[in-house]
Amino acid sequence: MSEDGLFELELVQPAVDDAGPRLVGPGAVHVPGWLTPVQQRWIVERFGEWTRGPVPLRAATLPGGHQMSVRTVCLGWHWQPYKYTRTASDVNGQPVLDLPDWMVRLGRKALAAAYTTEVAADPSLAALAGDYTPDAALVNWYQDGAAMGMHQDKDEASHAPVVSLSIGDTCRFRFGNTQTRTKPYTDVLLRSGDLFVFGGPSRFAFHGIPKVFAGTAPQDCGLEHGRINITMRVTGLS
Ligand code: MD6
Ligand code: FE
Repeated sequence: MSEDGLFELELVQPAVDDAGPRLVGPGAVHVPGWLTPVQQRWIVERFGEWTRGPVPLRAATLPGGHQMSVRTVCLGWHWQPYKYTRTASDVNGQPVLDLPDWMVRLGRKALAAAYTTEVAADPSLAALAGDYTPDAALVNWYQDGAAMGMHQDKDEASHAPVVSLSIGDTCRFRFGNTQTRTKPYTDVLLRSGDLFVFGGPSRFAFHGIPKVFAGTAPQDCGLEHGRINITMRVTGLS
């Protein structure tokens, strides 16, 4: 199937009952079951290609010396704590793969799906979809108890939304507030195929992944175990 055909598919049968966009915070929308199983499997195949290099999956080392439990491969720009670089200077010095055009188109569809006028209420968010042009994607791989602490995504020079896609094991996604890394927060289960868009007043909210539920990946998602998370961003860099 062509890339365009793949992502033009209608969601004939929602993967989750009552699937539809749900507002979790202002500008933060969860769309359960957004990717079809066919789309998930196709993306899992692309993930296999991305991890073959030139830059391999790696667990980033934080400034304090701790290594993250999540491993990451980047497209478009390389991310390292806490900046974007053209080459993976903290891994092997190689340039990262380009961000594919299909992912830009998918990002636009994601914003359109999340920021419907009924859900987002704010028409300025709905208007973002057409021009949305992510130039970096962080592709995270969770295995064997991997988790991600509460953080803000603030290494971008743009306030454009972040689009997040999940494939594989279900996780607990903790969506917090913009002021502190503690309560108040809302926990959301992200399942295989779910979309989460993070923009508007929530763009710089703290968030994290306290737990991935091993062995919960559905049979048809293309992964037997583990979790893939793709976040698309506009870096605002040139
Ligand atoms: C994850 N996601 O889902 C980690 N960041 O594994 C993120 O850190 C994230 O899902 C910004 C916006 C959406 C996200
Ligand atoms: Fe994040």
